[in-house]
Amino acid sequence: MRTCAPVAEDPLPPGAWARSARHRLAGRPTSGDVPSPMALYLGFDLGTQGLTAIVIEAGGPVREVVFQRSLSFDETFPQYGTVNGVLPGDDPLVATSSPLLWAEALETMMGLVARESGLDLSRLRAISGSAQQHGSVYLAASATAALAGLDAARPLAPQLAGHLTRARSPIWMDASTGAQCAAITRALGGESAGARLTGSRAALRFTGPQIRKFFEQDPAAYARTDRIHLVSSYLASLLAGAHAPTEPGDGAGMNLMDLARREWAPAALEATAPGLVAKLPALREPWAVVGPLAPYWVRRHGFPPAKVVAWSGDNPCSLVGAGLVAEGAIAISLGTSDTLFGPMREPRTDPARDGHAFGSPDGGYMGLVCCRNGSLARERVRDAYGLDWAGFSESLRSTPAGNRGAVMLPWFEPEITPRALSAGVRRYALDPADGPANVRALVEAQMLALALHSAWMSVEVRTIRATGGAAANNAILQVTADVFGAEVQRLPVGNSACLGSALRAWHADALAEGRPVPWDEVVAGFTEPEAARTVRPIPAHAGVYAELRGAYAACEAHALGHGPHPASRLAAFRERFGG
Ligand code: XUL
Repeated sequence: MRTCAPVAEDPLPPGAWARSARHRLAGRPTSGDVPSPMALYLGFDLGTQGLTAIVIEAGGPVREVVFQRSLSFDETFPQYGTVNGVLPGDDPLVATSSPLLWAEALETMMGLVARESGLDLSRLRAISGSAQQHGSVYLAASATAALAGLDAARPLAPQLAGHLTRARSPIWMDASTGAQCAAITRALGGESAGARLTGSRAALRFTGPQIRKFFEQDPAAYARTDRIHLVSSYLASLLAGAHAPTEPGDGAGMNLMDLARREWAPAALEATAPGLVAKLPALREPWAVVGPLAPYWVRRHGFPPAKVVAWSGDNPCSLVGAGLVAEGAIAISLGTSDTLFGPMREPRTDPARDGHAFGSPDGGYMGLVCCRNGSLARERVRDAYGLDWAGFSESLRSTPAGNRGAVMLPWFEPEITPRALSAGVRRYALDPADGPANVRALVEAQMLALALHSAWMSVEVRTIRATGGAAANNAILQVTADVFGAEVQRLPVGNSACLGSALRAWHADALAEGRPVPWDEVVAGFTEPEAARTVRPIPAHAGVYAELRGAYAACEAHALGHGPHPASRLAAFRERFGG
């Protein structure tokens, strides 16, 4: 039974938040066949706009998602005043959210799992989580005792309020650290040297440049800061009641970790802020067990002292939740950010320095490309032309592949890939009044950008696993299939980051108990694509997109000031593929 599939695009349509689901996975016995005393594993995903929890039953013949629930930050916690999960502010380059909101969301969800799942929580063996990457939380020394002594008679968030040295946490959408990135890049000997060391050039949203900015702007608060957590390690700390480590998946998103050695990199620390190493979480393996669930959760919500496993970033967790445990396949996640990622045996880095190399949850590496103008750009175009998602899809269906050479660069917000520091939608041979053409231009640009900027990963793409809210939309995935010339497969569990974190909890528990489970077995039964919902490329469109790719690249180059106006290129395209 599948009750929670988002029906159209993302973020989940109204009402899709706060639903629960029960998945039975094909080809496996179900709990109807086998009376099931099996272990339960809880995974979280704290995204930009909300928090999801999934509980799986695993470790025996039955593999099943037995609970799934999502909460939207804006709708469930309006008192924090977020808009799409971000706190409003004056500077358009700054993007922050509230660490207290995240704590309150975690507690609310733990309460729902305890009271509404109907599950026998005594079977819960381990918990892990995934969180939006790069964001950071700043705690005073007093937080250590506060975490250890959380009072089960009181809600969580107010108990943390006095221990933050920075009320607002910078998040991945922040683009305000240009000066800090430049300084760090200089200190590390240039972008290529920085990328070789840490897996990425100094990037605006990455944690190191954010820390440097905090140090420069408020040195006293920086000095008062005893611990700087990633969103992931902060939330794991709340569960464990003690400072949790980070791991090479999320740690690589800081510009502070030596990617090959999986240790903090002294040169990067020095380039960032004084005394930093003492303030960072420890770096451990992705399967590290942080400790048992703190007494707070046991007493207040009736949980057993299950293992808390190190949390990671949403993209590394998604790799597992999409079943990508060997090199040769990629996933595209169409969420608030659109990302393309895949496992890599070696820590390759992007010569153009737009892509990133992170650690992967299995101890290897992964490559990633991230575009900021994902679901919110799709919503803006949908709304600008007065469409609903059905109308958006119809616009895609009624316009020709290649859009007669009409191109949009959908930089509603400053773009991460390619690096476009100033927001502003650019249109080439595209009439702003033509709704259907603008819808197609948007989706083609999103897919062409992912294709163009992931070439460095050198993965021969035969199949793509699609995840995230927009993976529900056939018309969007048809463009994906056509642009990449590859089959696009859909997964039975839409939130692959959340499923991945539950699977990571299982993997770590089994390992800690001396019964290691190989990764292909961990994902088996949960991540097999749904064959009937595969979207196949239309052969006639291959030539169109091979040609448009070059024309689109010329538009990007022009918009970024590196190339001539692409008018003649687009005219030549129109001549051939005018439709
Ligand atoms: C990845 C990135 C985003 C966030 C979104 O580098 O910045 O995908 O992780 O949650």
